[in-house]
Amino acid sequence: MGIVNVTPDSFSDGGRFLAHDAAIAHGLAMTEAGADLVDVGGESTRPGAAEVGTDIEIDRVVPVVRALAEREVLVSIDTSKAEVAAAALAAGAVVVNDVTALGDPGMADLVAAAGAGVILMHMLGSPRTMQADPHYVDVVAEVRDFLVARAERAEGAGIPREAICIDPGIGFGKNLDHNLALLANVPALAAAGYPVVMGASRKSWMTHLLGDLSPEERDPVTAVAHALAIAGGASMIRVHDVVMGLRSARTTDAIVRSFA
Ligand code: PMM
Repeated sequence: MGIVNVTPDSFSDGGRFLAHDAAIAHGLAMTEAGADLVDVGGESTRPGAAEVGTDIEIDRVVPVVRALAEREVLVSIDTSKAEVAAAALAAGAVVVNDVTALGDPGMADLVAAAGAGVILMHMLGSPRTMQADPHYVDVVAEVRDFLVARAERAEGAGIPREAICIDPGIGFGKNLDHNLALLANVPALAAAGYPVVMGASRKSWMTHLLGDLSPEERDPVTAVAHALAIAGGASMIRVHDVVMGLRSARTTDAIVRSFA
């Protein structure tokens, strides 16, 4: 799953147009490079990030989703707002990637009615507050139980089980130890019976472990973390560098699952 963030610096028409064009080109390049799914998002969920209004988010993502879908790219919409998801599904997205795991009361029915897939991600708190001082008694069990409860809610709303993925939400209300525990315990998450998505790409836990690293320097670290996650049973990885992600996934598959 390749990441396309449409978060333009300028709100002038020119800036928007450039941002859309660049995002579409990036999504197409990722598909060429072998991404199975392109994840389009219009709201930053980085720690401390402010919320973006619905209209602005729709304005950012819909032209990109439509252009990619028209070129037969499978698109997931990275949003927690049902209104944004509805606009993106109408524009051709086939999966909703929801970092609040159906936090919006309208989301489950919408996904079910559209016949779309859903990725349910765990987050403690909200992006503004999540990294303040996260606490768990047993992070793996708590994240798994939360995700299973949300997956059951999704099934209850009519989303078929095979259309539901779960994601422990690396970096979303987790300190370094929490992130490492979740990366190390993918088998416990996979045992819940839903495909596991892992999104460790370029996240700041790497700098807490290894010191300052540029985004590109984080890519090999991402590849190691994702390879171990795949070895533990993860089904999908969410990455910035698709070429490196695909190589590490295929190598891991060849070694631990005997297929490349
Ligand atoms: N991480 C980010 C955004 N969306 N979605 C899922 N399912 N899993 C993630 O780990 C995830 C996500 C934030 O990362 P970015 O700023 O690099 O997009």
